[in-house]
Amino acid sequence: MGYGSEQPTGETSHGVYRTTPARTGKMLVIMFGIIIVGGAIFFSMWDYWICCPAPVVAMMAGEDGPTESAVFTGDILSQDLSFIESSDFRTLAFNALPGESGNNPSIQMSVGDKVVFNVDNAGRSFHSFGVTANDEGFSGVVPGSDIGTASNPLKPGEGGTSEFIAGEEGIFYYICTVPGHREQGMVGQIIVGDVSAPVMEPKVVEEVMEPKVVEEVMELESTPVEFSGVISLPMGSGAPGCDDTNECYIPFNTSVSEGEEITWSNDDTAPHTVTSGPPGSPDAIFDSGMLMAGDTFSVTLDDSGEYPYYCMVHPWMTGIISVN
Ligand SMILES: [Cu+2]
Repeated sequence: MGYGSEQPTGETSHGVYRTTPARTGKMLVIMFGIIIVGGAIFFSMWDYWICCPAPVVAMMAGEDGPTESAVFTGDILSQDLSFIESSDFRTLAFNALPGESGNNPSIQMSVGDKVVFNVDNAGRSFHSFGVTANDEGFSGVVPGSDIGTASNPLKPGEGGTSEFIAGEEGIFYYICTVPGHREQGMVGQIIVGDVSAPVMEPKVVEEVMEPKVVEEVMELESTPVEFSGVISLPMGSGAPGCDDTNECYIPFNTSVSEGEEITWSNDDTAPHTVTSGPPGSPDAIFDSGMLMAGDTFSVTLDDSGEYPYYCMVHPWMTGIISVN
């Protein structure tokens, strides 16, 4: 039976369409043209595609966070920033301490410009980075400008990059987003457009601690108190001041027996650590890692002796374990 005889219409030789090499070539040219033009449009908008997280991500980043995405249209600036600390950890800053040149450098940019931050933690404490429009506090961090978070900060020696695109005129602030660190001096201005920047009060190293008083307090409070269930990291220990009375860990000096389990409880709202060693010099005997609000940490020490410890986030917080 022949092929053609099955066609119900009776057509026998025109059922299969054929093309010519010339027509195939033309089709390929049109297809490649579409791909090239479409690709050019797509990649020319690359900065737009990658500039900002999806709106839902931006919404989750903070209740008062910006919801509009800024579009990069201008120049790219680069800014190196290092987290640094005074030796007593009371004064914090970027690049240089207050009064020294290069302290918390101001950044001037135009609407649509992008600043790329190269940030490193040159301190001995924990820090994290972000840009906010809020003139106080640590919230409202612009999505994409953040490096680390208060609960997952940069450890000493760590670093990262981020970027900020100025979507509108005004004053923005780059800050350490660890609660309290901005207030201790880790903040600089980003001046966008032709606006007059408010004069930032230079962070003053206010109280020069009288060493004699501190010694007295230390003597007074450092009599070991027998461990009774839990050592508290009290509310408010994330701000300097609790060290004036040795009340950053309560009790300040805790005595335990060899092999007795010791437990700490973070009763503050801020994250803290319980890290053995003198402030800024962890000795790796014990380390809680980040303790969130309400978290506890336990350790057992088998050798008698005095074990100083501190908080990596707030190195003015110190305590002592005396093992008998
Ligand atoms: Cu910090």
